[in-house]
Amino acid sequence: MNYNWKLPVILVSIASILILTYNIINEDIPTSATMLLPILTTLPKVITITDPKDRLIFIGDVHGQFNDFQEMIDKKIGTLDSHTTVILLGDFLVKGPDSLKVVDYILSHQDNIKFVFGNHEILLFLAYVQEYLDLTHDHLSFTTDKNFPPKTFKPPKKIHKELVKKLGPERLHRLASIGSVTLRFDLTLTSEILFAVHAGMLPGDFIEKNQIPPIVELIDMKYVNEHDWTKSAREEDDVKNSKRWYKLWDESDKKFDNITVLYGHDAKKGLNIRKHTKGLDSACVKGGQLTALEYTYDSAKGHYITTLHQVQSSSSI
Ligand SMILES: [Mn+2]
Repeated sequence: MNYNWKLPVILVSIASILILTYNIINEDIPTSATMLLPILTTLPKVITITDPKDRLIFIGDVHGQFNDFQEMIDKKIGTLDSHTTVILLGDFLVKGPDSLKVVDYILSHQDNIKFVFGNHEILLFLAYVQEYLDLTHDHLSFTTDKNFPPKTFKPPKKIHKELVKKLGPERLHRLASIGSVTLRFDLTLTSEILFAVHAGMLPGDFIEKNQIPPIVELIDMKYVNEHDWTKSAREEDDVKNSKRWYKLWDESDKKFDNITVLYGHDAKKGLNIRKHTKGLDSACVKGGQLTALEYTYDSAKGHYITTLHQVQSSSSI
């Protein structure tokens, strides 16, 4: 009696274990750990430039305008040799027609092309986590900013969700793993420091002890409270005592004289070249120009010279 009762239980148990094992092996888990993006960094990746033959070329918001980007390289920049580094100042994707071509080009030219993330790339990452993986936004993690995104940062739109589907996880993972929010170039020949960010940064950021800016400042800021620099915003009305952030650099302390910030993001303001800050978004995706600023070392004079390059956009938006 006991024996007859035990046998089916044992058989069912064995069958259950087999079924369970089969399911574990074959389960398609779209939200497994490998699908999560790597933790992104807001801290600058440092690139040291020591060779006088090296040149750096910073390019404003490309926004998927691959034809304009290619024209810039072919007609203005020339061969991407071992002395050439091109730096995209964020928002190289979204809006224009050829974001996939831009991604594939930069991923296949990683020795020559560096980039920082703009608000639109971060929105793609958010759309990937929230819409594609169906997870909460805190699955997109940053090393130094636990409060992202704040309420003032607008959520991903349809254009971001659609582009995420086209890009797919592999491209997004590769972008996330090699990109950063800030790049820092130490020019040892002149002791200058160039920072590349998408939106902007304030005097002392990443230089003064404990002055590490939040992500929204780096990727979305246009205005800052001139009496409280910890308060910044994209919209003028969202911050008290608002002032354009780059004006703080116009009157900054002498100890920051060797620092320059290169950025994009502000197509409305357009090309904005000042002593410490170089704004290079000239509305390429809205029929304006794509702008590049090239740094080359003049050995005879012992300093870097800058050359501005522009191509007229083919965009008809
Ligand atoms: Mn932007």
